[in-house]
Amino acid sequence: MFGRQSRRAAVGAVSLVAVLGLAACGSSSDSGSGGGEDGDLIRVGFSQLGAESGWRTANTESVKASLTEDAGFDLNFVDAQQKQENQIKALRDFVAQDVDVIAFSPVIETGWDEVLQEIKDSGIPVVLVDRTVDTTVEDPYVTWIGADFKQEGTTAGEWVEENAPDAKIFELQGTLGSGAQVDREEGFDAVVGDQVIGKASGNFTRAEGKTAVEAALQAYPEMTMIFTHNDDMGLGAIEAIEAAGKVPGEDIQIVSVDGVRDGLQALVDKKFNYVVECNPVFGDQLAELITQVANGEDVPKETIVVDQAFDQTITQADVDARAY
Ligand code: GYE
Repeated sequence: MFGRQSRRAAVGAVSLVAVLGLAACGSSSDSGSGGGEDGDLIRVGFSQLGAESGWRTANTESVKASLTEDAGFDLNFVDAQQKQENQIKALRDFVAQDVDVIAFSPVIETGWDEVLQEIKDSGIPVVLVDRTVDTTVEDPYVTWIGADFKQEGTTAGEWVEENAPDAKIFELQGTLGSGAQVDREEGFDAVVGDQVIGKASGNFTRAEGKTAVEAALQAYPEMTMIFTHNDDMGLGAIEAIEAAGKVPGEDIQIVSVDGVRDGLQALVDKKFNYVVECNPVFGDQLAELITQVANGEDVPKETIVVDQAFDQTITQADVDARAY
């Protein structure tokens, strides 16, 4: 592939924001333009943060389906099992392997200064995927692709403001310190924070969501709504609510984020009341960005994947047609 000089040149990304809707998603065959100019495969180290949710599984499948050898990539994909130390180790391994591009989805926002500096010193460009970082390292990445988490929280809050202005809300947070938790909470609380009576994290998993809601049902018997930062924790909440003899969607309404098939099924079954989508299927756009970065081309600083939102008017046919 390219030498260090052209890699460094690639770091001078232009400050543009690209907004990609679902319509922009092609099939995996129209991405990844077949490697670098010399025909070599682009060697990519991808540190995925875990396999904690339906969203994550769909995202991993999308990334793997797009970064194929046929499309011009030699992908080293490593799952960190939601542990930052595993991600840091994977990132250091990628530096040692001298890959062409490092892509990663950071489990939390902070704690990356040292390793990001090491990567920067190596000259390998970074493509940030999904979640965001908070670091003192200057220009730590070339480009970021992901959703507007704050807007997702705002959209959820606006639905509550209009449809359940008296609801007493328990907020089921994602992994504390993750971009998805911090920003969804900020967006939601800015609209209806005065209705929030308690908060706890369920770490974005169904099992921990269930445990958190079991405790919340004891601590906040007056609760009439749960705002959950993802569907999986909301599905765990349904189990806890039903086990307590209450009716999810009625006694305790549930507003969620993601829109994976199981979440939308809960909406059709009237156990969820509202779901803000977070679309995980952006492997094709990622492949294109990585190719451009490897080739030293200018790329937008941000690519925002556009989301929609669903209420209980969604049909079973919509759910059955869902790709993830
Ligand atoms: O909403 C959740 C996953 O970072 C957008 O992570 C992602 C979030 C997603 O665990 O289900």
